[in-house]
This record gives sequence, structure tokens and C-alpha cells, in this order.
Amino acid sequence: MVRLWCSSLSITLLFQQLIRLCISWSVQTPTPPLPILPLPTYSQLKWQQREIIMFFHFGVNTFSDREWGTGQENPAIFNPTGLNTTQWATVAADAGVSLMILTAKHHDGFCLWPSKYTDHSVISSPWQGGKGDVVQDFVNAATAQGIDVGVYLSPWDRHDPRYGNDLLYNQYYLAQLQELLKKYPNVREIWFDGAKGANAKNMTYYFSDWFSMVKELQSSINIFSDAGPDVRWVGDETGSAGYTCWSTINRTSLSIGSPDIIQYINTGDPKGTDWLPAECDVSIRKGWFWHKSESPKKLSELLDIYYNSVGRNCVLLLNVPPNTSGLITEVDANRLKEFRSAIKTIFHQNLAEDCFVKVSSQRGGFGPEKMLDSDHLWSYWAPRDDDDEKDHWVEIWAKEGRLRFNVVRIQEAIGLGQRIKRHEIYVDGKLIIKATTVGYKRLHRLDGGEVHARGVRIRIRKARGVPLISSIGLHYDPFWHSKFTVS
Ligand code: FUL
Repeated sequence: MVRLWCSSLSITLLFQQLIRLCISWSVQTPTPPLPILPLPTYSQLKWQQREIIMFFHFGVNTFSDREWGTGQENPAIFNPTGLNTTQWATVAADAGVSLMILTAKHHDGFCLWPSKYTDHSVISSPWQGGKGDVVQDFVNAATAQGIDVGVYLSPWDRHDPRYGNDLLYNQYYLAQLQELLKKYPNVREIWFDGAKGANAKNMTYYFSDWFSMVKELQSSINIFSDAGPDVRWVGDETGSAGYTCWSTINRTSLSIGSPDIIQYINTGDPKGTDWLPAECDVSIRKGWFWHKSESPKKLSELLDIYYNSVGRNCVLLLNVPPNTSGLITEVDANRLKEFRSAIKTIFHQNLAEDCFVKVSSQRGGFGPEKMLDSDHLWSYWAPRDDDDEKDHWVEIWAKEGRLRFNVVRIQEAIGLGQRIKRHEIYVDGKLIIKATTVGYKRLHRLDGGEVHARGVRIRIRKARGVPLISSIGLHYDPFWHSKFTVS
């Protein structure tokens, strides 16, 4: 009787174990594919998702009507009668921007905060009786609107007599860096401008000391310079990235000054061992500082800039200079609003969401639906990696009738590395675009103004490993009037 009970118990247990095993087999969550190095840091990923950030060039040049001050400016000229950083932050918020960067010191050496290491600053100006601090006001206003801040501290200093003496100037520069980063917490980007006049004194900058100090004081900051270490310059000031744009590069190959380097930083390097994405800086006006004689770029120019920067795997740093009153001029603020609303108009609707989406193959759990949700980073379609088929593709088909669009959007899951080297786009079977990199976001505006088609195929011709696509979109841009037509 006991023996019978025992054996029936062990059979029950065995049975239960088996069921548990079966269940665990059947519900085992498929694992993500392995990453392909190098990868972005957490701060670099956050930066990339910002897409558009804003620059504020403000200082003695605003009052002298120059682009590069001589360093001999009398601080008395700095007297903005109605300086209102809250207005700047409101303009930035209305533009949908999440980071604003201020020129705390430009090449003229005039400091917008009361630095204890020089009197060439707001202290010596009549503004607020020499008691003001533009950087503090800027930080307060941005923070109040939930916008992050960044600072620009020009290495080239035309005022300070220590410039030209390696030891003394580097000590001065480091002192100011410490002062800024201790006084203003949570700085998200620091800008080290590589610009320097042809006749400027020779100087060796102690970059390693500067960068180490910055990370010691604020570890989540992104350091921008021509050569990183966190964000690189795109190589021009037109707001335009290379048609090919890798976020990867070899930092050791970067020695600024040689002519080839501009091409190298513009395109990046698929074999690069460092994750160093590019930032496109450009001004809404011709100059970086405000000049009465200048006016903002047209909406169509800003949209071109958007497609050529954000649409080519970069972050756009758009400069909007405050005027002599200390305000963003109304025409600029209005242009920014138009710009933001145009981007919303173009991208609020994704025609692909109402289509059939087919893929060449699928890794378990990483199906095509992942390209249509709102997570553009960690939710992605992955093909099978045992798939010999090197030619991976995604097809988007209208459920009925034809689709009217003129923009194709593709995004890679860059958290697992940038992979796509070459891709093509076919509309109703006809090859219309041959392109290279994708990265965080690639936007293709189609020639011909608009297309009416049943289906689109995105073909990945070459990639580092299998491509991982986090989002796709078909959009209609009513502002795009291409000169060419496609039949
Ligand atoms: C340049 C500087 O010389 C300009 O004045 C401006 O600050 C721009 C962002 O960088 O190199």
C-alpha cells in the first residue's frame, strides 16, 4: 500500500517536472542578438535621441556687430537692456528642443559669468551693475522649462595675456572649466571649439587634462570637440552631414589640421573602434552672432538642413542668436515655430502603420511589428542570423489602393551597434534609391515631389552582421517640391 502510494507520488512528480520543462521550453523568451562593437554610451544614446538642440551665441560681439571679437572690447559695451533668458527657453521649448548650449566665453575672452580668474567679464559691464550672471540665468530659465544645458568655452582666447604660454594658459583654462562645472551642475554637453585665427599665437592645449577634469566633475556630460571624445564635429558649418555617415571612427587617426581629416570626420569609418557620432552645427542666420542686417533662413532651407543632418544619422545644433536687447528676435522665434510645426506635419502620420509589412526572415520574437511601435531604440526587427541569405529586406504593401508619400524613413537599433553599409529602395519594383549608411535615422526624400505606389521594398545589401531595424516610415512632406520627376 505504502509502496504503491510512493510510486504513484513519484510518477506524479515526474509528470509535473515534465510539464514544467515543456512550459519553460515553450515560453522561453528569445534572446537579443549579440551586439557589434563599438557601442554608444548611455549619455551618447540620450544625446542622439535629442535630434535637434540649440546654440546661443551671445557676448560682446552682439554689441560690436562682429563675428570674431578682437579681445580688446571694452566690457562697457555689454549692456542688454531687456535680457530675458526665460524668453530664450520658451523659444527653445516651443521649438521642441531638449538641450540649449550657451557661449559662456567666445574667442574674445569675455566671460558671461563672474569668473574669479579674470575681470574681463560681466563684472566689468554696466549690465545689472556688474552683479549679473548670464550663465546662471540661462541655467535657471532652461531648468524651469525642463530643458538641459550645455556650455561653450572657447579655447582660443584673444584677450587673456596668458594665451600663448602653454603652462599658464592651460592652468587658466582648467581653472575656468572647474569653476563652470562646479558652479552649474548637470551640464549635458561641453563644447571645445577648434576654431583659431591664422595669425593666432602658437599654443598646445592640454586636451587630456581638460577632458579628464570634465569627466571627473560631471560624468554624464558629453564632450564635443573636432575629435570627440563623445561627440565629433561633422566637418562643416552648413548643417550637412556626409551622404555616408558612420557614428564609428578611429580616434587615433584623428589629428585635426590635415586636409583629409575633414573628409574622414564627415563620413566616419565602418572599421572604427570608437563610437563618436557627429553633430552638425549651423546658424539660423548667416552669422553666429546677431546682426541687425541679417535675417533668418527660409523654412525650406531649414528643412533641407534637417534632412541632411538628423536624416543622416546626426544631431542638429541650430544656433539662434539673442539680439542687443537680450532677446531672441521675433522673426527668428516665428521661423523656429514654423520649422517645428512643419516637422510635425511631415512625420505625425506613418503610412506604413496601415500596411502589410513582410520581411525576408525573422529571428524568434523580433518580428516586423517591432518596426512600427514607438520605441525606436530597443524594439527592432531582426532577421535570422543563421540565414545564409545576405540579402535582407522589408516590404511595405498597401492593404488597398495606392500610397501617396515622398519620404522614406529607416532607423537602426544603434544600441547594438551601427551595421548597415549599403541599402536600396524600390518603389513598385523599381529601384529609386541606392544609399549607404542608416544609423539612428536615415531620411530619404524622393525626387518627383510625390509617389503613388502599391509597395516599397527596403533592401539591405551590405551590413556588419545582420541588420537590426528599429523603425520604418513612409511619410508625406507637403513642403517638398523636387525639381525632378519620376514616372
Ligand atoms: C566656429 C567659431 O569660430 C564661430 O564663431 C562659432 O562659434 C562656431 C560655432 O564655431 O568655429
